[in-house]
Parts: sequence; structure tokens; C-alpha cells
Amino acid sequence: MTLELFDASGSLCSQKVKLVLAEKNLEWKSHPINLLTLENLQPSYMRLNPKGVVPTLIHDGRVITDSAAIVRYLDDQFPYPKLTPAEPKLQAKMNSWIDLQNRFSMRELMYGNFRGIKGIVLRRSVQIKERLLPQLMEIHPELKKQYTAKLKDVRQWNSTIQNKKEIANINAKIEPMLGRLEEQLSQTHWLCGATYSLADAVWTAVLNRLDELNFNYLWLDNTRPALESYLNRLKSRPSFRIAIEEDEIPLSMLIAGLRRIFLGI
Ligand SMILES: N[C@@H](CCC(=O)N[C@@H](CS)C(=O)NCC(=O)O)C(=O)O
Repeated sequence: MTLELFDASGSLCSQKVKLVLAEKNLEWKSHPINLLTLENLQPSYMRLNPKGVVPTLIHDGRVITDSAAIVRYLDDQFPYPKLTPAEPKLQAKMNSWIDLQNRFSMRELMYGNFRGIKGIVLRRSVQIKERLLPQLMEIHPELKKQYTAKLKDVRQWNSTIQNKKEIANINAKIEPMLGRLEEQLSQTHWLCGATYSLADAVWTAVLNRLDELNFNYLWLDNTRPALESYLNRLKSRPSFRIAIEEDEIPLSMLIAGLRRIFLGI
């Protein structure tokens, strides 16, 4: 059995998968992708993951893309501990919690809201992607379809994060979403009842990211006590330390990324 994950340090979607791998105590091999040097746009990676995004899982030769599909696949293949409720009603509930965070524009929220050097680096990286993609398309005509779709997506992404009004609209959607979580967590210990599930794993990464982006005033100081205590519980699990706290970008990758972004080399 080999589990290989193409992942990036600090990537929210990679963290969701790493949390589930840690919850299941699985051994896996990392293939680190440097998003700052735009390694995800290189032809070899685009062939593996046509959208040019992380994560990608390879399990015994099978390629699985998309974090939600990967966590479900892992739970199916490695059911100890099972992170999907047995009851169909609860399964549907789990799926709707996973879908809710998937539908939310986390990417735009992050790239639009990070302040300081981190924000500058992230926003510049999207501009560079927009410039690089037409060149890549020309050099690799066999990947034209994939690069064209990526360019369309990147243009949209770039225009949203430059638009303060659009970012404010996205930000305004956080509170109602957290309201739904608070309502649920006032009734149950985890999102789908008494047992921790895949929904809790993916929300760990999302809530932690909202915390990093300083949206924690939406639950701290008794604003949403059930949510606050839920996040504390999620953070005290060993999976949080393994998948998130220890998820630091290696210095050499950071330096290579900063050189690419600021010096173009
Ligand atoms: N729906 C996909 C989204 C993947 C995604 O957007 N990944 C981000 C990192 S969290 C990425 O690779 N961004 C780089 C890019 O789009 O160029 C999933 O959940 O796996």
C-alpha cells in the first residue's frame, strides 16, 4: 500500500486531507508542490491534476483529485476509524456540511484579506499566474484545454481579489455560515452528532484559516460559545498539531518562492 500526496505547505485544501490522514494514523509520502514558484502550473503536474491545484492523492496507481473526493476515498479505503456516520440521515448531513464549506469562496477570501507581506505575496502570485499561463499554453499546445480553463479561472480570481466591494460581499457571508455552525453545535458535540466525522476534519482547516485571518471576533468573547468550544476541541486533537501546526513551508521553498515573485527568477 502506498499513499502519495502532492500537497503544499499552508494550503487549506491540503490541510483537510492531512487532517484525515492523521486522524487515521496513515503513513504517506509527500510530494511538496511550491505554489509560490507556480510549480502547480508545470506541465508534469497539470497532466496529473488538470486544474493545476493541490492536493492530488495517488494510491496504488489511482489518481484522486479534489480534497472532498480524497477524504471520502480515504474513509472508504481505510475505515479504521470510520469517519462517516453509518446512518444515512447523518451521512447526508455530513455531506451537506462538507458541501457548505466547499461552496464558500475561501480562496478569494484568503487572497483578498491577508494583510502585510503575506497578502502582497499571495496577490502578486495570482498576477504572475495570469501572465505566465498564455506562455505555457504556447509552449505546450497539448495542454491548451487545461491551460485555457486555468487562465479563465485565474482571471476571475485576480479580478475578485482586486475588488474591495466583492471581497466585502464575501466577508459578509461568513457570519451567517458561522451562525449555522453555532446552531448545530449548541445541540451536538460534533457536526454530525456524538462522533467526529469527515465534516469536522474539513471544518477544522476552514475555521483555523478564519482564525488566522482575524475573523475570530465572530466567535470569541461569548459571541458564539458553542463554536468557540468546538474549535478548541478540534485544536486539541493530535491531528491538528500534525496537519496544521507542523505545516510550515521549508525555508528553501519560501526563498525560492520570494525570488520568483519579487525578482522573477
Ligand atoms: N476544490 C479543490 C480546490 C483546490 C485548490 O484550490 N487548491 C489551492 C490550494 S488550497 C491551489 O492549488 N491553488 C493554486 C492555484 O489554483 O493556482 C479541492 O478541494 O481540492
